[in-house]
Amino acid sequence: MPSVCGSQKTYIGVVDGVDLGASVTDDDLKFILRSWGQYPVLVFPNQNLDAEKQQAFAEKFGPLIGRSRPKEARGKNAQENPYMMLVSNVLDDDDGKPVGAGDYPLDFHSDGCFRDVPALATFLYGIEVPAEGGETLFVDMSEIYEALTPVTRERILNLFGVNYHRFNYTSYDPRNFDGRPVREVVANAVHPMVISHPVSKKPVVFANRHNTFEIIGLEKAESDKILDEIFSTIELPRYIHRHVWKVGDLVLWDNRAVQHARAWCAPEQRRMLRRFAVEGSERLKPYQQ
Ligand SMILES: O=C(O)CCC(=O)C(=O)O
Ligand SMILES: [Fe+2]
Repeated sequence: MPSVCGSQKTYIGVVDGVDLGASVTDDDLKFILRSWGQYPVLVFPNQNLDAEKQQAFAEKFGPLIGRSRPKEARGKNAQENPYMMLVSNVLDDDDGKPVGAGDYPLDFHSDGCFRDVPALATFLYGIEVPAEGGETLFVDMSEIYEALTPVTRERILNLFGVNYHRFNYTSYDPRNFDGRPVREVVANAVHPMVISHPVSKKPVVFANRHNTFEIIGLEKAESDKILDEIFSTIELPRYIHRHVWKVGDLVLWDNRAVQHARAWCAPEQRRMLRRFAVEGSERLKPYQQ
């Protein structure tokens, strides 16, 4: 019998009693979806998933999202499957090239927010995990909404942010693109600063340090000030859950409800996670009070 129990943070649920590598029954899936409504981050420990089985589980949630990075930036082993990503700092034994991508810390973000319809869910599976560091961090964005000052909450309610695609994290800042208008040259999408979560209907802040660079219609100084207030609230330790990886963990999260980030990991600590993401079905709607 599947069961779910909450952890020290209200938005994390740990599911036991389901073997995701075996056939997941309709009843199991119903249980998982119900649990996911309550806990936007679900952890399934002790799984044994190859790429096909992980992909088959992810596809139960919707159509997979193909990789948006150029092929040469995806790492060696991830190239044959256009949906799979290896999030890894491991170098290939034969040619010393990265097997995947992801050997640097990563700011909080929501996957696919540079698309008109962002990712619904992301599925990360632990193949090799570091003894220390390299945790995945999660923050519940409805908690962040409540944590903002009333003045900021009020100010951002009917505003929209621009979210840029960034695949080359070290070498470009989308605000600085050869003097050309940024929105013409970098993929981006406009979303409400506060969305209504499609299921819970709660107000959720939808702006992140990694992708959101401007609030439309505000002077740059005010836009920067508000974004900075939001991002520094997200980064307060009291709102953060650190997922310490174990081999066999499958972690599934709702990108409309939480943001995630990657903590620093020493290069000699091998880390390899396999990732799929699933599309949402509609544009995000602004929260109406
Ligand atoms: O490496 C991680 O912990 C998170 C990577 C990530 O942002 C993702 O898989 O979407
Ligand atoms: Fe991500």
